[in-house]
Amino acid sequence: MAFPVPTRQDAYIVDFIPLASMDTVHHMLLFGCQTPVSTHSFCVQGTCEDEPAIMYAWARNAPPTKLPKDVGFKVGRSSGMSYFVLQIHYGDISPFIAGIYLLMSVDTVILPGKRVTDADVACDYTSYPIYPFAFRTHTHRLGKVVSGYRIRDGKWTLIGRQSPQLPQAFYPANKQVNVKYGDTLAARCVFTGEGKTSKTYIGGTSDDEMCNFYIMYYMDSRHAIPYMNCMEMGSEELFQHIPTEANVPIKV
Ligand code: IYT
Ligand code: CU
Ligand code: CU
Repeated sequence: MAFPVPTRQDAYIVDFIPLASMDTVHHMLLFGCQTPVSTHSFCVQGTCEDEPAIMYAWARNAPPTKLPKDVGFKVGRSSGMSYFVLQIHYGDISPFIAGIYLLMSVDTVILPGKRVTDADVACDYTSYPIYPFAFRTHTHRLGKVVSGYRIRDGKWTLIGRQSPQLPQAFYPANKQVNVKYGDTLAARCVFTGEGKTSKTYIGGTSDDEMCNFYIMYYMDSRHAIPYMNCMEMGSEELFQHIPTEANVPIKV
């Protein structure tokens, strides 16, 4: 990016103060030009049309360079240098974007008096990799335990499991479980119809039920998708292989 030397007369550079970190910046070079490739103060490809005069170079968190007292680089019109051009080459920028993947059941019916009803949800994952770091479960009063899994090559790996009767916060997810294209995400909510005298459906009131498993994740910003959800039931065949822990109640 180019900056006009802010003077019609000659001027002198007497100090350099680099404001960068090697976490993101590989190097910075400061040139003087008579004719920059572009006069814009945003990044373009290229530095000077004429011969660039290098004035400063920085890399690897170098401390500021101090010029001796009474010493300066001459810039400005008569020096043949009317623009500063700062070249920044970026190194590892890799920022990540956080997002929420929500698995929810939309069609569960809990029969009155029936001891156990499983609400199962599963979807194929067909996007860029996500890295879950927290999970949250949500049901109303009839929920006993909610578990979420990644299925890869037929193997079920727990992302998180919690009682929805405990505070419904985001809890740390099982470490090192990433989700990538071709995996399946699955969740099971275990309900009981004991003590009920009528059917319970999914709905918004406290007499209704919900089955939610939220996954909080991060993913590479280049193809980040901040919200995704899954409302499919998943096949009976698939859920035959769910680990037995998914039906083990959690003491509250
Ligand atoms: C029918 C159901 O399960 N509702 C859930 C999940 C849900 C949340 C959001 C569905 C949609 C949403 O836009 I946000 I469509 C539900 O309402 N869960 C509550 C919400 O957070 C309020 C919960 O506490 O998890
Ligand atoms: Cu470099
Ligand atoms: Cu709810």
